Amino acid sequence: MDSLQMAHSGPRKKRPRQMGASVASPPQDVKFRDLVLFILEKKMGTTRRAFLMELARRKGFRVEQELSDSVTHIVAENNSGSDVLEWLQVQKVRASSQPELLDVSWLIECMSAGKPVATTGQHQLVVRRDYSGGPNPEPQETPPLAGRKISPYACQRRTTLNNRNHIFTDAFEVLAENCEFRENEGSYLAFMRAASVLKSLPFTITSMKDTEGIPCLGDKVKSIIEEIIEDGESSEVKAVLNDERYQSFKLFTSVFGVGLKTSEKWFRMGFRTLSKIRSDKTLKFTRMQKAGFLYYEDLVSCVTKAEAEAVGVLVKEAVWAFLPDAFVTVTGGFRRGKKIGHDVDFLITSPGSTEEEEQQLLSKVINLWERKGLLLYYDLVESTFEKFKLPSRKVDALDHFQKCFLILKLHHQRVDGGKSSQQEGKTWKAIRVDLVMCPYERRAFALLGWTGSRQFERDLRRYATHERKMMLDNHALYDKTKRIFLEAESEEDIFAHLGLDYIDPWERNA
Ligand code: 8GT
Ligand code: MN
Repeated sequence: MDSLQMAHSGPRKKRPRQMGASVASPPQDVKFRDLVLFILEKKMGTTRRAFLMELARRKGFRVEQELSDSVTHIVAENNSGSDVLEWLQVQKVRASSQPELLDVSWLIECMSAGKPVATTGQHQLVVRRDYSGGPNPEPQETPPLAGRKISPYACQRRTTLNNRNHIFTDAFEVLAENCEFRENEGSYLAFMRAASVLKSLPFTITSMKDTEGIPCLGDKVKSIIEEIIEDGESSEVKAVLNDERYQSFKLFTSVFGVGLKTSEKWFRMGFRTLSKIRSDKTLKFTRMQKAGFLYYEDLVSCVTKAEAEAVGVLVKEAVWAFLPDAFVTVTGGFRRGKKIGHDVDFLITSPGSTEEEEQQLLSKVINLWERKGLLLYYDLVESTFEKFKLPSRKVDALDHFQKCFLILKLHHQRVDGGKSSQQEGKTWKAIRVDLVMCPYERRAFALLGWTGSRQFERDLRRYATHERKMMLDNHALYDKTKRIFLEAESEEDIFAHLGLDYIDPWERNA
């Protein structure tokens, strides 16, 4: 046994882990004696429950394996308050005092804070007002928001991937996309904001009464919500999904390198399928579009988390070959905890390198992959970054860092050791990768900007401008009143400068 293994097995023997054990943590480990937690397994699963129990106990919480009358807080995932009450009813043991019914987001906040955090309306599970079977037989009159004000800015809301209003947000995203295709920016934003605010709700909308007090829901949006509540679908969404222009734009823009202008042109020319476009002899394609068609099947099938991690290893290997002190951080959707994505985004920054070394890194990395036969496409965009440039006024402005849009060849072997079944013959998959290189002192701004979601970013900038008289973009934060740039070492610093509560990446899925 080598020393590394010794080091691992040592402490484990002394202090056995409590994973799945049927007793609570020994009392000497409990730091927070006022709380007794119980985590509901239903819809969460055994493994995740065991993991969360273990984690909470390590942080000094008392967590019971079985439900008992001492339990003060019941934590559940993907369950409504009514679901939990129903479950409680069929248990032989009752929680005698009324325990708080909380969403797992509360526990996760406690874990990152290392102590119990206040339970707010965001965490409390909602009991349907018509629910009358629970231990509390009086009809619940409290509206779902229970007096809590929801901010119109996504950067003041916590939006996890646990979207309880898919039926509505999917509809609004289709309508928004249709507006985007028709270049109707106003309506696009209105639908996107509506979808975004609904994603942050800790309950599912089941009646129009539930929409009271929710910002960003205009009359048009409300009438669609009403129709979906009544009929289960929206006639307008149905019409869009059947619309030839929408279908064609959706199809055309699914090709890497094809935007609105090209789609418009092809649509006007009468094209409706990709195969006709592909085989047309008169059309001219950009280098990007050629790659888009060549690797179409791979690129439309989403990138999995396992693939993203394998790409991460590839990127680190290459970057560290030239700048061993560089930080390589996955950004975009994967940093927000998404399980799939359309590409994998990375931010690279190096504390010790000179401007020249920094400037040369991406081309060195590209060269290396080229030599290894892994480079299927690249577009290197040189930096236009200037130290004292004011942040952009535009909410959707592109940034000035050096970056590289790539398609890489990812061998299946690197993902799962070649275990999974794969397409006959082909041993790799084409993956879209974005690399961004930023000066070390700008890393917090770049990280915040590239983590998304797009809606979260838009609202951060809107909030900075309208509520703080500041200008924020991917490079800097400028205080217009004081006429100074505000420096930041971390994302937390930026939130603090803006006077905002910190929102973790997995709560930015707005
Ligand atoms: P995905 O799963 O579709 O990849 O979702 P995503 O990871 O959230 O979207 P993305 O298009 O990959 O962009 C990631 C974040 O980077 C977004 O929040 C976007 O606002 C930000 N971003 C920039 N600059 C640029 C840019 O030049 N191109 C793209 N695609 N995204 C950019 O700040
Ligand atoms: Mn992405």
